[in-house]
Amino acid sequence: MKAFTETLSDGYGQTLSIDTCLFELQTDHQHLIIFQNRFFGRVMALDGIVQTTERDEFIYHEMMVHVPVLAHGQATRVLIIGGGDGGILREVLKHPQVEQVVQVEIDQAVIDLCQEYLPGHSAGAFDDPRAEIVIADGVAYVNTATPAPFDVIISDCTDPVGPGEVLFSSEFYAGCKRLLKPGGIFVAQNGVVFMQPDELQMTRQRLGPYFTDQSFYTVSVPTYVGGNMALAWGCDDAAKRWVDEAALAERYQRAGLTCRYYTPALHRAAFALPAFMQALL
Ligand code: AG3
Repeated sequence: MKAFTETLSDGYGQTLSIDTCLFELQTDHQHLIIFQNRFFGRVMALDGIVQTTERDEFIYHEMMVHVPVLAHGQATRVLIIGGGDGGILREVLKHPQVEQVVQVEIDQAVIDLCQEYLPGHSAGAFDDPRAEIVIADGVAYVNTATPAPFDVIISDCTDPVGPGEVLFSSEFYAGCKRLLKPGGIFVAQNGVVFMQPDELQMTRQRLGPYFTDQSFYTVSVPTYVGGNMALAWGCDDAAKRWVDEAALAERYQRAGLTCRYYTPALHRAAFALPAFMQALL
């Protein structure tokens, strides 16, 4: 059996059968593979780490997008860093009040190949007139773009190895803060805590200074193995972390969302952290 074995952790990981290899390429930035697996459907991995699969992508994308956008309540301008598969963009554009989304992705090849082999991820989102795609380095963008501030910034990055590493730097966080409107919300993929506890501590130290309210919420994604993934949260308005369930439900309905994972109750609950994670902070 041809198989893909993830290289993220030493001594533990996941192996998926490659039932058909659809595309494999060394891009200018990273190694990319897209293959068919009999359980997860099409799978995309970068530098040996599973990024997304057809079967479980909704869990991650809904929680990365609807938590900050509904907590904000009036987001009209959203910035996405990374996210070349288009899943985040697709979910952001489900919000009718969103007028403009800028997406900054370093690797054009990821966008092109995902549009071709994972069309359900973007579901046409790259052609939406509200979307502007910039092929650039995320750190350079947030530190040099003319400030036209955003309500929500979502960092859908790879892990802090390879090209994604800089998206966990103080320099990146400073740039994001600079591009956020007052009361704007920053969220970022922050690794599977049980497997990558240092990442949580590092982000706490580096991101913490930029926001008066900085924390994490969690989500469990089958192909991000090892338990809950932490999603970093930063905002200068603490009330946004604790919007009540009724208000979230009202916003959810108004936006006309029908999610497969996100619910307002889960949104609130996701901010409750296990004791071992709290101890890391
Ligand atoms: N980006 C985050 C993948 C992180 C995987 N890391 C891990 N298993 N520790 C996913 C891109 C989806 N749009």
